[in-house]
Amino acid sequence: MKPVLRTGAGERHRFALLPLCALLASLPFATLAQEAALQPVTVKASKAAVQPAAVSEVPADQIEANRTRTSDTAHLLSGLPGVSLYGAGGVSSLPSVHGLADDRLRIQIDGMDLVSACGNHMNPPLSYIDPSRVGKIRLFAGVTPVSVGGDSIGATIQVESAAPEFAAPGQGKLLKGQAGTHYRSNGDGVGLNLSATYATEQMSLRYDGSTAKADDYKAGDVFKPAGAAATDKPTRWLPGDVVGSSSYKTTNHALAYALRNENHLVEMRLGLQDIPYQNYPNQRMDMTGNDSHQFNLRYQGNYAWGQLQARAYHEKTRHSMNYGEDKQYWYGPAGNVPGMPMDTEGKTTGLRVQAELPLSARDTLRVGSELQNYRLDDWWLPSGGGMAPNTFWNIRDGHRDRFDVYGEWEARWNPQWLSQIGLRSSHVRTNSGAVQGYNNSYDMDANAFNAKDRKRSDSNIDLTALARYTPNANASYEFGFAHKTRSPNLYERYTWSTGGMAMRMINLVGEGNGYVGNPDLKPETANTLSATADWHDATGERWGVKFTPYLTYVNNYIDAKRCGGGGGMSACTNANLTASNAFVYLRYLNQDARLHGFDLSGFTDLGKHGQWGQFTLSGVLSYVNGKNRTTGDHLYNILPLNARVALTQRLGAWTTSAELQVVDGKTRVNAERNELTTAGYGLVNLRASYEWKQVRLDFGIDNLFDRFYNHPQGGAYVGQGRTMAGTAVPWGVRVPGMGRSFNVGVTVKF
Ligand SMILES: [Cu+2]
Repeated sequence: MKPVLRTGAGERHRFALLPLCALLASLPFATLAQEAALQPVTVKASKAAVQPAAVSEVPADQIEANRTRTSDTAHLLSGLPGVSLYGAGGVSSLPSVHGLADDRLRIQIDGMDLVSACGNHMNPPLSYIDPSRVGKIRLFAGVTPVSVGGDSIGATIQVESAAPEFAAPGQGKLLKGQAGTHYRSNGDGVGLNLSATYATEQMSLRYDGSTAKADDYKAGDVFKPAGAAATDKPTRWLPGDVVGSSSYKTTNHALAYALRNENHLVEMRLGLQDIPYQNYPNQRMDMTGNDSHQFNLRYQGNYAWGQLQARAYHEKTRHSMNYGEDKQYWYGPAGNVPGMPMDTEGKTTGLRVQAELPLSARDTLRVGSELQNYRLDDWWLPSGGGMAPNTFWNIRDGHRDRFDVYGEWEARWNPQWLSQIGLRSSHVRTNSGAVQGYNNSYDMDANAFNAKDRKRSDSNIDLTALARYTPNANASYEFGFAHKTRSPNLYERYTWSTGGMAMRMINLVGEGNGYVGNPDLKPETANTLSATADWHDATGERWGVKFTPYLTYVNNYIDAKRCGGGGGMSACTNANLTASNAFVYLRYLNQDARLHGFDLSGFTDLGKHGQWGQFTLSGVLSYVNGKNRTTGDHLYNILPLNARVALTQRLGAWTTSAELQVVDGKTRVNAERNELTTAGYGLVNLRASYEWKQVRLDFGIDNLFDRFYNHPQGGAYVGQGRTMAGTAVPWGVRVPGMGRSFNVGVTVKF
């Protein structure tokens, strides 16, 4: 709950009339000017911004405990109802919520809508923030209000780094920080993180730095023959239980500077990422570099008429791929073609302004506007053999620009009823320049692509309506409808080559197949009905049960269909259309889909038990079913029925917990992609933490019984060998989950 501050005079309406850009440019100065003119502040009303019942937040102590287990921020979400993860590199899993993943979700890091700049989506938004820097994670999973959505058809995930801290009144200066380190036995994962804050009552400066690295992890059992990683790497021996290409190394730095007075806050964040390598067990390529610079400026001000929030950000990513330590590097009949360099450069610039106007005791209006410019170049330098003499331009001068305006009206009719209606209009323009292949064998595709008018302009409308009924202190019921739209990303629309090798390089889901884009793709539109019943004790702290059923119909769902009938170098052969136990080649296209399912979650305080302390039992059960209505096929990468139950004990400075995670076998698979089934499994994880005043110790054992399992969303194993070639890597091997790992972490606060 955030109190709404109001100044006495109410004279500053002129701020709302200034053009948005001029406003942003003048923010720091406006703040200073305001300082002198401020009236005494009184709190007039305390009114919650709408917190839909279907919003869930990861508890702070859980974020803290999980830092010892993972360097992948997406993993911090994994206990939330309805969330699962597509496997990828060690620090870049892709969250899936209610069966919709990746770009179908709106994922914001400190308010920035980052865009993955890679044909394998190796650098998704959550990979840009280290778990040690995460302060808050919120998930809007049901009907996502338009004020937090946009250009997405599923949930919104908001990850924020720690809010700026200021010295308390009279404290003078605040100087604090913390340092932490972790070790994970499986894969020898080690990491360090450090943060330091210097602040006065008006100013706050904070640095965060972290680095983490790990070797290949081990599965619970052998899943492929032991052997050399590749024929050109005879001395790099991979045992049968080692998951090739699962190692990584990453470094992140961030600097945050904030200024405030009673009613205004200006914050500037600078971020720097350097990933020298992150290997991929389910992609044919590895990340050999990801350098990113982020600049993020935010303003928040309370005025007589309401609250104003504005943000400007810029992010630049320079990403490279090639073959890492576990994949064959030398190609060609003479073994003299050195790998396959692939480079991307992505630039994202965004502006966002939102005003919240409490019109009356009953009504609140939120209006806002967003602007985003995205530029992408994706090129593959010639390396020799068939990959020469020219540079292959996969996407050249790609554009994806978006301009949104939205309004949201929220009304509290009486203590029992609340309603919220939102409308968002979004214009998305995409384009791609002329392309070329390595040589003239690519000319047929390239010429056809270049001859086409590639400029696309989508006018998208989002509409959400929800109502909440709170009959008493023990229950609330929320139900709503959302109509949401997402325009295709540049890889879905503009990748162009049907050459087998080029197609195998385009894969956003990690199942080893190859894809080609489709400039005629239309935006996908989801109509979702969702409800949440929330029963709890009057304090909300002793017990609670939440049940969320949902149903989504997606029109023009961007799926893929096998391609056939191609000639020349095309991989779209007629054999491709019928292959049932091989990697296949697909073209993106619009079809219709339906997803339905439910989340059930709950907790209960089991009370104090003498010398054993306090016990809490919590659990989550999730189910989702996804179907392609055009073909009758199942949607790809849907997590089967799954549950988690955890028993937590709190005794003095100790918190311990035992967690059981059960996942049903995956039998509903996507035939179009030759998706692999997986068997059901159960895992036990143990955790303990001990907190002194300034020191925190975390211990844990993940996968206590070293159970072998294939994660249903882990994808296909192409983590070693001759992965550039179509048939040289065996088809049908799944990427197994991690075997047992002993994890320890220490954090010292100063
Ligand atoms: Cu990449």
